[in-house]
Amino acid sequence: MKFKKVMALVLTGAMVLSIAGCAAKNTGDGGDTATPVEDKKLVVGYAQLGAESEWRTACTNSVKEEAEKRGIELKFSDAQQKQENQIKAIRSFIAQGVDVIGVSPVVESGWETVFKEVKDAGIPLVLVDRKADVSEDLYTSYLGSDFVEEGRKAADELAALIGGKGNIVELQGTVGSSAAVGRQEGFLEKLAEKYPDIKIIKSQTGDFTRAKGKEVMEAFLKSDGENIDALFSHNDDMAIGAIQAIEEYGKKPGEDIKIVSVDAVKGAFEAMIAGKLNVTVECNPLLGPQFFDVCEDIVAGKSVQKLIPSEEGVFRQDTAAQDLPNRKY
Ligand code: GZL
Repeated sequence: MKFKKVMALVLTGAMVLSIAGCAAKNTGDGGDTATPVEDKKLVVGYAQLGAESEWRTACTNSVKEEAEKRGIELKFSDAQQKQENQIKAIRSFIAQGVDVIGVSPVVESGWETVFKEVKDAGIPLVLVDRKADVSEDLYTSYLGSDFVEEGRKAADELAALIGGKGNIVELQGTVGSSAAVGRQEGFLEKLAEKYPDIKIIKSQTGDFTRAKGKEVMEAFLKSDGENIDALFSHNDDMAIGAIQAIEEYGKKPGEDIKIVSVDAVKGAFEAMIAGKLNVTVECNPLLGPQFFDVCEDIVAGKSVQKLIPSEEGVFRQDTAAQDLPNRKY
């Protein structure tokens, strides 16, 4: 009887040890240790909208570099400015069971269904840079700029350049994007409030790209070339395209036609140093650190702010040469 009892104890002990051994991660060095939850690699899916501008490239680089620095597994997709590609990427991240999903919505509308799928999958969602027209319970945080304030700043800068009166043209960003909608809203609000003698004689989208910005500015010049005092461009890339069109038309950008744009990318500082651009309103693309702070806080169960604004300034021709060496994007 005693022998049987001893054997039963030995067998039970062996079973317990083998079960524990199965649960432990094989460290590959003959030792087995269970992986503590806090050491699990964070896996983040990021649905970037495209690569349409210097600003977007800087934003993407910031996210990729920060993930690398923090040892975060980043699943990245570039939607080439197509919403359907972003939606496909988000569904793929759900299927892969990532810890957090980030998205820069190319336009504000059309996200309700897929964001509900994310919520139903129990995956936190962070809006990066661009906003979406959805109820606040569908995302954990928005981090990015106050586009309306950027538009207000641009209006004040442009009015100062033309003495508060004149005819202007406007190059809008991507139709329906929160950046374009907000910048136009702030610009028009300020004009209505303070500058009744500034008239917008033409306004059209250049989709945030240099090529389209040049093409649309060519059309503006063809129809109203002798009647344009200034240009408001929703981003520097379109402004740089417009500068080429103005020169080809035979006028001096930054002198005959004053130009105010948004982003403050290096190309804008180079144009200001050349005297071809007058002002750029900063819009910070270096969102990687903030984005992954939010992701890590969410996964750690910490509370996070719903709206995380960026700090931004205004840069003018007179300080462009000394500013450029300090610019990170
Ligand atoms: C603004 C960002 C805009 C930039 C453009 O936060 O969404 O998109 O102003 C970019 O350069 O294309």
